[in-house]
Amino acid sequence: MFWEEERECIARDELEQLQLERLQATLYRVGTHVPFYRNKFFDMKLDYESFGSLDDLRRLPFTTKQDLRDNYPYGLFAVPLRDVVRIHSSSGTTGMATVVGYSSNDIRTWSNLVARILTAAGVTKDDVIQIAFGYGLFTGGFGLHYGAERLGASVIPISSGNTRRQIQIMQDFKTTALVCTPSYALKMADVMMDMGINPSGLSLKYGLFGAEPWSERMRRQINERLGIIATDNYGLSEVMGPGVAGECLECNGLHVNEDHFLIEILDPETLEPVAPGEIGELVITTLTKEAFPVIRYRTRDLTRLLLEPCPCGRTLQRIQRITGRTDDMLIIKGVNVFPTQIEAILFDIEGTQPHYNLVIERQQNEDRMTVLVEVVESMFFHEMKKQRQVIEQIKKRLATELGVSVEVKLVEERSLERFNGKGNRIIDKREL
Ligand code: DLL
Repeated sequence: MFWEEERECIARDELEQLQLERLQATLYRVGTHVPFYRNKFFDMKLDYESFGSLDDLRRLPFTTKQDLRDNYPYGLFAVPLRDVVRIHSSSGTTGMATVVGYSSNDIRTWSNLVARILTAAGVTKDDVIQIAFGYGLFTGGFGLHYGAERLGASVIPISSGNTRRQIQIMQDFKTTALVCTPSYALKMADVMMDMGINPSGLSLKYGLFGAEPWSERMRRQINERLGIIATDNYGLSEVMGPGVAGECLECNGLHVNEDHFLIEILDPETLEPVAPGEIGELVITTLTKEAFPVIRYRTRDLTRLLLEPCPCGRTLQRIQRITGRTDDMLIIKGVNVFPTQIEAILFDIEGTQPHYNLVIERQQNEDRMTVLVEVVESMFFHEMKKQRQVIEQIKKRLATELGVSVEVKLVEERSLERFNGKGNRIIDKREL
């Protein structure tokens, strides 16, 4: 068990004092080491040394994903590279990708916070934990891995994919806790059925799911089909990765690790706080990050505060599961994809027209995206071979640059609906 009672059950006034001290230290850190923030503070004539109250947070500038992109790769790092021990990144080419770094203290904090979340979700050092998130530049695999090791659990770093093998290992190694995306958990249940394996004969007890939106309906399905207790956990690479917030066994909202992350819920239009308990955009300021602190990071994720105290005894505030986004980011098989990234690739390919649709479906618990793109008239006079080449070219570039496999269909000129301005080219048919 990894239980930091003095933090997880801290009194609100004590927490606020701790947050204020940590905020002051963070502002000093970015104000002296990160030109982006130094210049912003200077332009705003902001004397961060005069910060006396958490309410002063409202005076601070926001940070957006675009700011990370503009400072690609290391522009927002607050320590020299020699003090960075780990780098993670989102997919995308230069101009689209975001890069984050961790000092050795950051890795320690990250491991502790993930260990906290694992503990809250029922996992102990006696568990055998199968981590079916991708290991690599994505924060999911390594983040959960280090947290599980910190807890002292037995970790199976299987990574994502090869579902039959996952199930075989789960059976042979007597996995007790599964970590992956919620849709992949359901896919595993499907494949178990195909393999004639009854989940009740496995040792599984807990499932920790995150990295994509899901629903109470999906939770019920997972619990019933796998015979486990499924909890939700949330995080984002810009802020740390997994470990920002997670559910306890009450399964009713995610406790935010507020001693490390200061949260605000804002109206995405006015950027003013919503009334307590109302839905708004989650904005996060890191309080202890050394290598990559962020001030008022606009997550674009929609949620609300749950105001009732949690029966588990933790006083760290809970947020409701993420209910949507304020931008057009899609999460396809756990991979974040922006339509503009797809657009940039399509427009780069000879013979395509600047008109496309993205159709997303969930079939057998797996996401499928089909790109429909208009091509020049002459393409249809060519033999099939040319069309197939174009399709393959698009598929290959999307797979290598974004990390998602897609179906591609070429359609005739002027066959897709036209829009005035920003049209809705995304047809998301998934029902969560
Ligand atoms: O998905 C970090 C993570 C890994 C969290 C593993 C939990 C488990 P990114 O790839 O940067 O980081 O994607 C972050 O994914 O802004 C949300 O839109 C979405 N997201 C993450 N967790 C959840 C969740 C990781 N539990 C983006 N529910 C975030 C809904 C989630 N959406």
